[in-house]
Formats: sequence, C-alpha cells, structure tokens
Amino acid sequence: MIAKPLAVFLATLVLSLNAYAAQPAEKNYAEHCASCHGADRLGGSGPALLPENLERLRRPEAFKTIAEGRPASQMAGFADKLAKEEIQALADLVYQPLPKTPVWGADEIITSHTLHEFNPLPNRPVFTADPLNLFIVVETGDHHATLLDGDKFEPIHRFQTRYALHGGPKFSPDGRFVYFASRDGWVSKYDIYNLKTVAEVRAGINTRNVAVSGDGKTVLVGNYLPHSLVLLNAEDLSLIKVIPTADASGKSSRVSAVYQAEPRGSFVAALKDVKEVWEIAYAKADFPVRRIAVENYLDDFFFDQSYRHLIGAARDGKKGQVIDLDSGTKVAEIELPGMPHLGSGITWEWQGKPVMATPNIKDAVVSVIDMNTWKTVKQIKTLGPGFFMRSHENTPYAWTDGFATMSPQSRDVMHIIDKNTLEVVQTLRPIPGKIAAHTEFTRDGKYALVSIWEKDGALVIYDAATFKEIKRLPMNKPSGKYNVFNKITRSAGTSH
Ligand code: DHE
Repeated sequence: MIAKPLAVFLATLVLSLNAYAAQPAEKNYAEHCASCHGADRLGGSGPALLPENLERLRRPEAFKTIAEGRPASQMAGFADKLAKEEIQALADLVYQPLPKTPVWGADEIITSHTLHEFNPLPNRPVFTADPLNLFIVVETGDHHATLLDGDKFEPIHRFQTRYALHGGPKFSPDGRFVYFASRDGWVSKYDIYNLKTVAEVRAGINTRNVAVSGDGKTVLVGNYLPHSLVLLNAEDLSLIKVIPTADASGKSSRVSAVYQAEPRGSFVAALKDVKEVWEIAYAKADFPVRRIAVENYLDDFFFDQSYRHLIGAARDGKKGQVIDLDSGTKVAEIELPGMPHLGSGITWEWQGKPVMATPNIKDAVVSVIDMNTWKTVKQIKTLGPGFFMRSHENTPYAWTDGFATMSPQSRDVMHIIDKNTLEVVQTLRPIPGKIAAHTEFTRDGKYALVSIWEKDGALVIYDAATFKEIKRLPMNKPSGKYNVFNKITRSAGTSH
C-alpha cells in the first residue's frame, strides 16, 4: 500500500514526465520540420503531415524517413541530430489528428495558385515522336514522371512531380496537357509538348482525384479534406468556385471520386458520407448540381461505354449498385464479392453482348458481368486479389495483376485472360518475387507495358500477341502508366 502523499507525488511525476516527453516532439517539429511541412502540418514545399494524408505510409517507414531522409527529394535525414526516441516521438506526432479541422477555402486556394509560364508556349512538340502514342509513367519511388515514346520505348524526359500522386493523370482532349493530382491536394498542369509544368494550385488538404471536362475548359477536384469539390479553369488552374459537399439537411461529406462524362456534358461525383451522387453540367452557366439519391454510400464508380449507367461500389458491401443516370434510379445490383479498386473496370463484347470485368481487392477473383442483365457471367479465379485490369480493342486478351494483398504467391504475377473463353491462358512472372502491377497498352494495342512496382523496379514491355518480353526499362517504383491516345479516345480497355 503506497502512502497517499507518495502516490500523489508519483502521479505528478508521471504526468510531468509525459509532458516532458511530449514537449521535445513539438519543439523538434518546430525546429526541423515546420519550414517545409508548415507550422500547422498542412504542408509547404513538403507534404502535409496529417493522419489522413499519411494513411499509405506505415509507421516504421515514417520513422525511417525521418531518420534517413527520402532519396531524390529535399527531405534530409535526422539520425545524426536526433535521438531514436525523439525520432519516434516525431513519427508519433504526425499521426495525431489536429485539434481543429483545418480550413482550406477559396482564400487559401487562391494564395497557393502559381503560374510558372505566363506566355503561351508553342503548340508543337519539342521532340520527335507520335504525340498520340506517348505514355506518362508515374514513378512513385522518388515522385517523378517519365514521358515515354510509345513506338521506340525510349524515355523522352523525366521530371519531378508533387509528393504522392494518386489516381490517373488526366489529359486535355487534344492530348497536349496532362493534369496530375497529389494526395496532398496539389493539382499540376504539365505541357507535354514543351516539357514544362505550367501552373499549379493546391485545391485541398487531402484530395481524392481530378477530372477534366470533355470540352477541356474546366477541371474538377474531389476532396476528402475539406469536404468540397473545387472547380478550376483548365487554362491556368485559377479558381472558378468551391462547392461545399453536403446533403439537403446540411450533413457534409467527403468526395469518393469524380469523373467526367463527356457524352452527358457533365462531371459526376460520388459522395462518401451521404447517400448521393452529384451530376454537374460543365457547359451550363453556374455549373448546376443535380443530386441523385442512392441506396448506399459509394466509394467509387465507373461508367458503361455510353455513360448512361454508373456502376458504383461500397467498401462495406458485397454488391455494387447500377444507377441509370437518365432516370436517376437504381436499376440493378451486381455481385462484387471483394470490392474492386474501381477505375479498374473495363468492358468488351462477349458473345454479342457488352460485359464489364474487374478484379477485387479482397478476393482472388475477376468478376465478369453482363451489362444487359447485370448478372455475373463468370468469376475467374486468380492466384491473388488484384488492383488493375487492362485490355485494348485490338487484343483478344485482358491482363490483370494479383498484388492487392501482397501475398508472396501472387504479388509477382500477371494473369492473361482470353476475353472470349474467359479463361486464364497464361500467368507471367516478369521478375519472380517482385511486385508486378498495372498494365497499359500502346495506341495500336500491340504491346503491353507492365510495372515492376519496386524501388529498383522497371517497365517491362511485352508483345501483346506472343507474351514475349521485348524490352525492360529501369524505373523507380513505377505505378500507373497512361497512353495519350487510349485515354483521350476513352478506349474500352482502360480507365477513363
Ligand atoms: Fe487507388 C486510381 C481509390 C489504394 C494506385 N484509386 C484510383 C481511383 C480511385 C482510387 C477512386 C480513380 C481515380 C482516378 O484515376 O481519377 N485507391 C483508392 C482507394 O480507395 C484505395 C483502396 C485506398 C486509398 O489509399 O485511397 C486506393 N491506389 C491505392 C493503392 O494502394 C495504390 C495501389 C498505390 C498508391 O499509389 O496509393 C493505388 N489508384 C492507384 C493508381 C490509380 C488509382 C495507379 C490509377 C489507375 C489507372 O490506371 O487509372
């Protein structure tokens, strides 16, 4: 039994030790981190350090980054300045939520807007290559992108991007410009012909993705934080307006994803915390919002080729919803057993009818669904759950990876599925033991480019008919790659 005064003394000692332990992390943050990451942790030249933005960075990795720095970036290592415990305390600090929800409204967006090029640059490429058969390859290992000649498979230029790009970059309708979004909310417009970043703006603190309107005039950004859609002028990324995302009762919501639906003249956005899908007419004055009530929250969605139907998935559900965008009603439910990482869905003609297919992040199956009846045609078994599936009008095959759960038996495989028989006809292991992911085809569909998603990774180029490797280019954790022609023509075999 401890005497009362001693117990009080010990409790006070523990409290003051805790206070002492908390103090250095904040002090160290102010001294070493704030100049790049912002005194408020909302980011500056370095990324925002908030739990919402660091979801993809595992804590041991955060410790390592603070200790050793990040190669090919401004981030220095602090192992020679700080003790291990101090580094750990800093790593813990950046995973603490902020006491007050940060504000990122019109004023902050306008202040962040930067025009790198004031005068129009020439409208012809400064290099010789088919401008429609170029690829943008995002290399997340050191936050760069490579512009690749899709005929010679030779890099034309490699340039730095913002930290942690996510989602597909979007092209202007003529393919000259590409728009990138980072998880931190930075949107960058890059002039492919002149190899220059022309404008940048920070549209949010934690951004989901961007869409470029079919007429090339506007860019819409969907945010997790704050709860908003941000409409930008595609010319210079200046702000048109901020649209707060809330339902009719005022309950606000994160934005799950936003895409353009050119045949409808609209952007379509799904909300994550309220059961609504929004359609925003981009060619009408004031960009009116049409609200469509849905039965479940939507984490992401995808369209059929006509853009009449929206096929949405919810993280908690085993079923996807099909919404008829004309009538604004649900017309069917589809079986999606293990939640797709949408944007992964592709379509083709099978036995005279349109089908869609997608891997599932949690289950080792590819779901193939008849888009007339919305019934499952087949669940094709794979070695592991996959993220991405790709094909092309000129190939009878669809390629899908198996790295979603990082299982050693499937993370290095690329399955090739016959689009007629719906059977896996070949399983490639480009580099045994190394992650194989995300395929994209050349403009003519003759070659398939696969990422080896590792720091000492590569882009492996295959003949899409014989499955023989024809070239290998070293790259730093290449994630997605995007072919200008396939994207701007909205090929049925790729994400739009
Ligand atoms: Fe993605 C696209 C959502 C995790 C790499 N991802 C998308 C899109 C959405 C999405 C909504 C379509 C946006 C677009 O292209 O405009 N992703 C999600 C998630 O909800 C999820 C599961 C959790 C999260 O972190 O947000 C998730 N995604 C990942 C990853 O872990 C991946 C593999 C690595 C990374 O970079 O974070 C990853 N997502 C990608 C890539 C695309 C993508 C490479 C573009 C694919 C394309 O070909 O268009």
